[in-house]
Amino acid sequence: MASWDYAANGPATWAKSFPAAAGQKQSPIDINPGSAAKESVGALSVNYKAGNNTLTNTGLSFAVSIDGSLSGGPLGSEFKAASFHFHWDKSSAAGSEHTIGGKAYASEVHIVHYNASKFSSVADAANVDGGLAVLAIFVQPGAANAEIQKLVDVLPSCGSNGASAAIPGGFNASALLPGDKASYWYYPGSLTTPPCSETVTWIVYKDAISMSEDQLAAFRNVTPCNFRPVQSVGGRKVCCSF
Ligand code: BO1
Ligand code: ZN
Repeated sequence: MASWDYAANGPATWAKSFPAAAGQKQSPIDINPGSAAKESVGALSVNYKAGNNTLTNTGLSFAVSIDGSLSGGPLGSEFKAASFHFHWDKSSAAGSEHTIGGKAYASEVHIVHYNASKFSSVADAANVDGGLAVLAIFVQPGAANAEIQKLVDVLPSCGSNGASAAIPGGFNASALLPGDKASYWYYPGSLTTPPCSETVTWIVYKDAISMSEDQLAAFRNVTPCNFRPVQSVGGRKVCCSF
């Protein structure tokens, strides 16, 4: 299989070409809120700065480059922000990758960070245990999100795989964070796309953000569906900050 997708070469087939996809620490997972272990961790520190933000069509999604840092919470060292992207489905009944007690959201944002004490890029960090930290934020349909509208406005000029464009005025990634920044789950997992490397500390916020159905529809013009179904939790401990 030369390539992978969410159709004929979908998630059930990925392990043939990407053996890590059949591992025991895969993502996403269904988080059972009742069985998460409360641990006392320090405050999570998240700092993003708007600047030169480029949106790139990656074929099965789009990604936006960002600058910033992430530390504290369950993380032992300083991480640098690299980019964010979304996952979604053809209708708003599904689309998130993680689920909470079996509930799916319409979309899920992933803000990707790499361990800056050891690596200088996501690509280097993606192969090594503890290399990556991804913040996940659920999105529910509702009020339009003004910052996300900047992405919707740029998407038509990035219509094909590999096309990219600057976001006029930059993008404030802090607008992707929910109101309640103190309540999240965390667990050790993987990239949710090939190569599905098991190198990610996942931090999944409890609180969701909203965007409008029209904004979700604009994402679906890139591709109709790009979420991986939940994987087995196995023996992993899922913790919560709250
Ligand atoms: S995700 O957040 O688990 N859905 C995820 C999945 C795949 C990647 C990142 C996050 N892959 C990485 C590549 C890097 C690349 C980066 C930027 O994406 O391993 O080489 O720079 O999109
Ligand atoms: Zn993702």
